Amino acid sequence: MPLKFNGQSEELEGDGWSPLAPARRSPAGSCRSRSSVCWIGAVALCLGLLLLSVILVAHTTNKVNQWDAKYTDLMEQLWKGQDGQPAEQNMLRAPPSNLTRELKVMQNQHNTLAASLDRLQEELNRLNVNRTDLIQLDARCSNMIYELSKSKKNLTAEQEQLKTQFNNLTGEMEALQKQYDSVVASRDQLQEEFDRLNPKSNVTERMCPSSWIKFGNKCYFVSPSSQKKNYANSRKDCQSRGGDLVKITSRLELDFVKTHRAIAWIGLTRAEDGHSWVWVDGTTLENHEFWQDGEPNNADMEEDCVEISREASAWNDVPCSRSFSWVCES
Ligand SMILES: [Ca+2]
Repeated sequence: MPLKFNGQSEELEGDGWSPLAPARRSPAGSCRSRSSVCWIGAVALCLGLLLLSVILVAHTTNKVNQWDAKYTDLMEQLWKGQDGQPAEQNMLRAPPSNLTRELKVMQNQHNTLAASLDRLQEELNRLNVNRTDLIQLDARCSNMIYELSKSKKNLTAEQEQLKTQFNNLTGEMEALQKQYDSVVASRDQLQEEFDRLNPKSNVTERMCPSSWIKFGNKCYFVSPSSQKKNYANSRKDCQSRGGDLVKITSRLELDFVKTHRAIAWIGLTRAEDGHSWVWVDGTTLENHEFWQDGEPNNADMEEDCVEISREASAWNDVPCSRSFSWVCES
């Protein structure tokens, strides 16, 4: 087979090149023969190097595959465990130093969290106890509120009953007072009629109880100077003695009373209309000449009772709650 190589095949064919016949060659043809040999050798060398590279690459690839397989097995053993046990146990059997440190850190964290959990549990227990106490306290408070509400309702009902009874008693007292005043008026009228019909017995038969003072045809009781009472209690004292607070109808009578007490209650109060004045026997005041100058002034809108003053020799309206001496008549 003729060998062609870059246009030199014709020379090769013409020469019928053989290594055993170098002498037949010309100097120029010998040079071309060595160049061909050089080319062939270079090609062979290249092929050899290529082959060697292929072999080395194949060998290296095989080794890499082996190492990769070993690495894969090692990783699988690491994760799965060589003897079928969890990898964590194998790691705990022979833990690396860094894992040991991490394990200690995690153990410390675990201990810290456990301590915190214990404290939280204790706090939770304490709060549960407090919650139980609060629930019991709330129940007691609710019960107390219920009982107090019941008591309030009962007291309100009793208050209404007492108020009704008070109103009834007040009405009865007013009716009795009117009856009493009517009886006293009848008595006085009868006494006057009797005195008119029996003028001789007028002076001798009008007797006053002890501690009473007779003046004209009336008897007067003057309270002890050491005793002071408000208007209502003063009038009660007079009534308990069979009389009532004095009704002054003349200058003579006014002078008689003021000589015995410097200041004393008389039986005159403000009427319900707020303007007129009424005596204890129910009659309306007609003679207004005995008031002090500027009186009655109803100071602070609370002066509904009348006192007599020796210094002023006249009357003055004052609060009924004031305490003075008092003068009764019968
Ligand atoms: Ca006054």
